[in-house]
Amino acid sequence: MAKQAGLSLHIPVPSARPGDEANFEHVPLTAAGETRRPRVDASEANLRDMPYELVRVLDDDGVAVGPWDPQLDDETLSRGLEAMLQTRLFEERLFRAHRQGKTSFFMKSTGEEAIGVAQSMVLRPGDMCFPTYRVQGWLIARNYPMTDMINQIYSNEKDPLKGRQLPILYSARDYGFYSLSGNVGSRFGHAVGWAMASAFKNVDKIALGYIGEGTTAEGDFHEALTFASVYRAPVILVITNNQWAISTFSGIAGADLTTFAAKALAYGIPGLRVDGNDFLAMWAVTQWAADRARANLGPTLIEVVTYRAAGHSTSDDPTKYRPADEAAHWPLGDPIERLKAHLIGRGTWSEERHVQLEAELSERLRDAQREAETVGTLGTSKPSVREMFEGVFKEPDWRVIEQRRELGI
Ligand SMILES: Cc1ncc(C[n+]2csc(CCOP(=O)(O)OP(=O)(O)O)c2C)c(N)n1
Repeated sequence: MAKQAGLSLHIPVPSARPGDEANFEHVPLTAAGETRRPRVDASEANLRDMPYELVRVLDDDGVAVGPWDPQLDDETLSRGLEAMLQTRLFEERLFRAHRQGKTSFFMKSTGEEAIGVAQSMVLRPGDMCFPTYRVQGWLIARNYPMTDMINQIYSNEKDPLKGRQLPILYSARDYGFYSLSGNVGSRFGHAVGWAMASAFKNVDKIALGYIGEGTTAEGDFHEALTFASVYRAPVILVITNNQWAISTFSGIAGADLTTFAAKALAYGIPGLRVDGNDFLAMWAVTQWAADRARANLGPTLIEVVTYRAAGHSTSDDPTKYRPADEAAHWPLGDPIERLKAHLIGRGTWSEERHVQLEAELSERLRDAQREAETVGTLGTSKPSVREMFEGVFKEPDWRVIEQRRELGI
């Protein structure tokens, strides 16, 4: 027998590194309007082509085309545009605040604003999202006070979470925003458990869980899918595939082998793939999955195809691991520019009104920041040490009582 060559380990490599020409040929795309829209009550067996398609509504000219067009009115569309723009301005300003030493940490969702904003608008009060750190648009779309967000980022005396959480790890139950966890993936199963409880109690509330594509490599992802599918939990499971997990490209989580939406097939649940930079497509697939969940037909896995245009966080420098101009080559464009072009095409928006809106939103933001800064920024104002002992245990444990006595507070 001929001697076999030794084995070699396959290690995926990204399509481009710093200095190379950006290349997204490996991302499968479908033209706008081409993907079919199955009935909400279609059987899973009749949905198995969906994970390989891409739901898109806005074409290259900003016109809404095809069966997924959610037919939204002008007012809803402009609210969406405003919330996305406010999110971007908020993040630019707070990123600068980090560079000015006013907070210890910050993260942006540049290019991904349509996700949190559209989904926040589709879900109802009483539903619950289990967020990642890249969907602050959810809160902004629901008019959560920006001053409270900034107080949390500054960890000042009015921080609603009393300094217990890292900046941007918000918690706002009344806004359908479950406490954010820095341990990526840990909330995916919680979303499923919350949804199972909702079904068990026979109410009509549904859950939505977010996870990054990099984090699908964790066991938490698969455990959550097992429970969601077995118990037909009324949950929307969203993978935000923004191509990068800090400096690790999506191929390390399996993107070179199949789509992330296709992971649904092995669990016997529907998997949809959507253009995450298309507000209308985001709206439409979320509505489809929400209707399905509310009809007691169980979970849907949605892969949101998008691109993380900024660094991972204030601690990251993406020019070290990807071409500096990669964002400009992303084939699905910028979500704000695309919705703006759509509204202009409908005759209900203009460049002048956009500039005016941006000025108004910046002013609102400046006021909110000023208000937070009168309380204090990082280190100039802190929640009282006493807070450490409060709001944690219903009945304080003897150790807590003793430690508190030792501190004399
Ligand atoms: C359990 C756990 N492991 C590792 C980390 C460190 N970490 C923080 S964010 C991140 C990358 C996550 O990437 P992805 O899931 O693709 O989401 P994205 O940041 O791209 O939105 C890692 C590894 C963490 N916070 N928690």
